[in-house]
Amino acid sequence: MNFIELSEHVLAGNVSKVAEGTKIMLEQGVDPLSIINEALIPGMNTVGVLFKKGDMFVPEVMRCAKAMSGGVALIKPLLAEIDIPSRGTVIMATVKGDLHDIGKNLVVMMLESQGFKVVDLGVNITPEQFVAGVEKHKPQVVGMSALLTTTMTSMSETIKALEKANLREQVKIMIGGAPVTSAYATQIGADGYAPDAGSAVELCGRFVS
Ligand code: B1M
Repeated sequence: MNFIELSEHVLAGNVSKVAEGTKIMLEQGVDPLSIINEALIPGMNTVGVLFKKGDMFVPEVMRCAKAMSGGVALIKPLLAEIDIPSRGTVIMATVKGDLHDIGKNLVVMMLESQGFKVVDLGVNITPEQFVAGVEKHKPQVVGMSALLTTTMTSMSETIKALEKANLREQVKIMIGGAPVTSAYATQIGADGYAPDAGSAVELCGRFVS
């Protein structure tokens, strides 16, 4: 099993082959993060290209997503095994109206593997739910993910809701997701943008240092 073969199993939406391939690569001693970055994510990226062209449809995409998540689930416990003292608390969620969670889950996993305590509020999270989450968990960082141009605006609404609740100054706000940019972060008054999971960890590290 190699990266290309595993990536092709993701593209084929073959849940059992992705799980089997991931296990084989782990047994071969391949670095767990490389399996995600060199096989699982590239497979899903190709799915995105085909979906956009109309060569793949929602049920197939969901199957590919399920296959990819199965592989990630096998890797996650290995990353969690690294015992590092907590570097701070991060609330993460996908914003209102948006159900995409694969990227958000990867960011959560990477943050946890790097010593952050992460409270994952889930998907389709309203500004009011973010506010309640900040009140309850008192995080240093709030992370918002959006994959749709139509849901990006919810990030701005959430920041306004945090301001209204007098919580804005207590947290750093990180945003990410395929349509999001650094310019958009500046425009809506977020503290930073991360293009991928690794950058999200670096940004949170800067926020809490
Ligand atoms: Co959706 N979808 N989808 N989809 N989907 C996109 C996003 C789309 C670009 C596809 C396309 O047309 N090419 C398009 C959006 C167009 C737009 O708005 N510009 C789209 C659409 C239109 C839709 C629907 C409207 C389709 C429909 O029903 N007609 C619908 C919307 C549902 C909703 O949310 N309300 C929909 C549904 C779905 C599925 C349910 C089928 C499925 C989601 C399954 C799931 O997440 N559980 C799905 C998928 C899988 C995709 C694509 C193919 C792949 C997304 C993905 O998981 N990528 C996607 C095409 C694409 O992005 N190329 C597409 C892999 C993942 C690892 O990358 O999420 O970018 P990503 O995360 C990265 C970075 O962005 C970053 O780190 C991650 C890891 O490196 N990151 C952060 C993400 N969040 C971060 C937060 C941070 C920091 C970094 O800090 C807080």
